[in-house]
Amino acid sequence: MSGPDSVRAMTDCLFCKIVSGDVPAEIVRESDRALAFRDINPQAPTHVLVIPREHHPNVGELAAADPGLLAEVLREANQVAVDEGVAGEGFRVVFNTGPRAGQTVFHVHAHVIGGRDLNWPPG
Ligand code: DGP
Repeated sequence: MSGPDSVRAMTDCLFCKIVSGDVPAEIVRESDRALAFRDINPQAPTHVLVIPREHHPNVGELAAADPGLLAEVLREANQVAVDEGVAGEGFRVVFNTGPRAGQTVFHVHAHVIGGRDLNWPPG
């Protein structure tokens, strides 16, 4: 995202403030273009959010705007699972997309969830 929208996003968006360091977070991985930090309200022993540093509202818009950056987010999500020791036993990567799916922060984020049995279908 560029231009006036990106300026507004950076001033209003909670996860942009985590990227800039204005809001603290427990960061577990950093790359040039992505950041991984622990969810403030963990739903499992491992619950980490992976975001692009650049503001994109949701996974569909990120895929359309910059598929390489989406691939980077997914690589980082997998590496979080490896680092947390849950890659072998199984984990889930979830992009809640839109209000009806429970998206509450409109800066795209992958939830990396693991460390317990995960039910299907999700609630
Ligand atoms: P979603 O509902 O998919 O938009 O997920 C947003 C997640 O963000 C939710 O699981 C809680 C987490 N979250 C909200 N505020 C903060 C915060 O200030 N810090 C951190 N680390 N996580 C947050």
